[in-house]
Amino acid sequence: MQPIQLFDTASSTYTYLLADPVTREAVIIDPVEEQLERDLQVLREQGVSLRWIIETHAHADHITSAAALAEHTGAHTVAPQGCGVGTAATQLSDGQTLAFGGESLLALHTPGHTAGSMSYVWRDHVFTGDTLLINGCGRTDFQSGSAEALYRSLTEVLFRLPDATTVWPGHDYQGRTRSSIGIEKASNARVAGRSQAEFVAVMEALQLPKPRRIDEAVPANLSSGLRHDAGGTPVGEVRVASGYAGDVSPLLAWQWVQSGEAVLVDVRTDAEREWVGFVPGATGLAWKQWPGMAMNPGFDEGVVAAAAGRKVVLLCRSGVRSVAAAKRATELGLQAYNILEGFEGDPDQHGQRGRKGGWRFRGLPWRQG
Ligand SMILES: N[C@@H](CCC(=O)N[C@@H](CS)C(=O)NCC(=O)O)C(=O)O
Ligand SMILES: [Fe+2]
Repeated sequence: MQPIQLFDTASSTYTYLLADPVTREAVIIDPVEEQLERDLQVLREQGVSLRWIIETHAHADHITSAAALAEHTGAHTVAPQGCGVGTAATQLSDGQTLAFGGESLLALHTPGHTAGSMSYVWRDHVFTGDTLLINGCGRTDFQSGSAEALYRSLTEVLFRLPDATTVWPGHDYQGRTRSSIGIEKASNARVAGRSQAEFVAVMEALQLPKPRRIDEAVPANLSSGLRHDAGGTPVGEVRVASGYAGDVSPLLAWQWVQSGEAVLVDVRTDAEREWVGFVPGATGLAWKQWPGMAMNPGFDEGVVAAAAGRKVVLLCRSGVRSVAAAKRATELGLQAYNILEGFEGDPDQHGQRGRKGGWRFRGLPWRQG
């Protein structure tokens, strides 16, 4: 059984998919925002059902697709407890295991690149994030990095795994795909044969340029990649989007609905609406891609009938499924808009769990039951 290794060229990031061959339950490690469609496609092709979406750390160079993947697949988000990813459903501690089917993934706290960084052991494989790279290691010059801690994580945690363990890194900038603990212990240019003081000197001398996207990536990754942009979008404007007519604020969407210009299609499930609240007059057409990633029965006919020649504005819980639904409605020839942030969005509760209902909060119409 081998992990499936996927690559994002722009950030040289590796994403990994592991599946239990019997139950087809799977985990994904370090998915990248720009690769969401590819990853959903791979999940469908592999016929697996995603159970856990796991981060090795809060990345500085790219944005995770964790929140979006969770919304598409129903999987749970997981992050190391020391990484400050407040939105992750499970906060992992050292030594904790995650089960998927009959398989299990072991979390090892390996601080140094960041204070919370973790590596994950599965069978005779280790996913090292940016702790151990091939013939290298993660930098330690920002985000709570520590060369002393990294030295201990490398020599006292990772290098104590069996030599035959396959090393799957979080990045490689030279096209290499895997290594082994034995090889890295013997020949890793930064750490092999060095004392802690020598390693610290090597790390201090690196002088690497700051990652291009750090200022945007770190805050987004602290909320699993969710960004609540509606707060910054002028209420009356349509924001240009790719694959559908555009993004609109809840207020503009509601103005269109009231004037008869648009019809509102709520793509949350019945259970979500019953639990959180209904939008009066909205057409309910659940956008579901799980279990089994079945495509949305009834959506195509339903949305065309509801539109009856008008614009369609699509609403979900947090503004992820509504984008997928807006793209599908566009393919069907409709003028379809995504409502930013969804039903629960609330820019004042940025990225926190237990958000107030955005529609309630904004004084937009809704009703319970
Ligand atoms: N050039 C890349 C930055 C690459 C980078 O700094 N990568 C981090 C991982 S997030 C690292 O630890 N690199 C180690 C190294 O290059 O030795 C960018 O602008 O995003
Ligand atoms: Fe990193």
